[in-house]
Amino acid sequence: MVFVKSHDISELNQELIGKQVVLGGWIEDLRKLGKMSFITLRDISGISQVIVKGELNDNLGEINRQSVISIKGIVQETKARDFEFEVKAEEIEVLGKAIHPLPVDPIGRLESNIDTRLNHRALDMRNQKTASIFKLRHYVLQILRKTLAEKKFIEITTPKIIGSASEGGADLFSLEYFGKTAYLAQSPQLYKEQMTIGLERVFEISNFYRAENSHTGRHLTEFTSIDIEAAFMDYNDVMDVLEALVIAVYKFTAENCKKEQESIGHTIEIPSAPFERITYNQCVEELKKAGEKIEFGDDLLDSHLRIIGNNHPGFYFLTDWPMKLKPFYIREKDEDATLSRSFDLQYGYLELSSGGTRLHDSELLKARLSEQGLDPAQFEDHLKTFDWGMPPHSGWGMGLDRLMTTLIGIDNVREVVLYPRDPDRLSP
Ligand code: AMO
Repeated sequence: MVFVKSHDISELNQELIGKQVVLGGWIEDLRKLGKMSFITLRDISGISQVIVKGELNDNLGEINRQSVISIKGIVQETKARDFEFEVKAEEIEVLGKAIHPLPVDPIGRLESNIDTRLNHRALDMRNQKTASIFKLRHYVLQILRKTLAEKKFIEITTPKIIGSASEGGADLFSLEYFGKTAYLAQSPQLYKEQMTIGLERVFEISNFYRAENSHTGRHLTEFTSIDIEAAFMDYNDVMDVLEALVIAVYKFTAENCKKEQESIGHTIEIPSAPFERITYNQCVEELKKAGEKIEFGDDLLDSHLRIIGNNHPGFYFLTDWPMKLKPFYIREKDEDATLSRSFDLQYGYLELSSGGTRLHDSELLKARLSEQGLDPAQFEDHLKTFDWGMPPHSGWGMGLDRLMTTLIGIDNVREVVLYPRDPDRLSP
């Protein structure tokens, strides 16, 4: 059995003409024309035409499309429009048979709905549009790590099985843990804050869990979060970091991922910086002007964010939220204690990230926990670290899946997650 490739398809070049190669991939198309057959062979790097003649063609038999084969053959020039080179086959081996018909058509000639594609995700990955989305996600992760490392952030991995709520609130999954109750982490909030004690600047890119019974294009029960926490930074400084990261992601993919943009049918436009910074109070004024009944202290509903998003398309920061709308760890403004040093990064109506400057005094934190109906005793392990020389710090969390939807111009996070988890989907 020959299954070690000598080359990827994209490595075929002028110098290989007349030479023998071994290619491996799957059959995207197979046409039998009497004494000859034409195979369109695809691998991760590209497509090539394979010509099968003579005895090899007579003995070819039935091979279904999408089967995996290896081809030993000679590289030659081609007259076919869609290919640069072709390979005249000398040996063909079927390494993995595909059934016919397949549950989804990976060529995309027959469109399948998203549920059917997600139920057969591995096969959907042979669809070039889907593969391009996940290649882009890979490049985005690379550029995020590179940019954060350049800014002196150290990558950490915090536990996902925890003994008490990281964020407070009700959206926690619980599980039985050797006779105790454990929870799946909603975010790395407490751990990332603690790590500023010794590492100053940290980041994490991991999956987190929210037991939210939401059925929208932007909520999942398991999502990937990019989190940072930085000592000696204020919320304005971490907003600058966030803006630079978003620009780096857009710039890198816009300039280096042309093939992927073409497959997806979307051109990535680099947003202009700086992003607009609008305060919560300005938003309330805008909404009042638009005829909405809203007062200081009210949360911004989806309908409100649609109005604000229409007024401010693209990326913008929504800053200085009322303290009462923010989690216990967010710090107030010096000049007005009803306002917080906090922000959300928005893309139109869509919330991509939230963050802020943190409280770093354990007594104030305890008071805030109680104010919010949380039991400080549950947070003892966290609170004690604030007496060990805690630096002032700020940070944010951003949903990677949501960021990806803005990058490729679609409005369902399920398209950019391999095996999405939502209230209705727990498998495959
Ligand atoms: P927050 O709860 O706002 O903040 O979450 C931060 C970002 O994570 C993404 N996100 C989600 N994405 C998909 N499905 C979900 N169910 C989901 N929930 C959240 C969003 C959101 O903006 N600890 C704070 C961050 C911080 O202050 O550092 C936090 O978790 O894009």
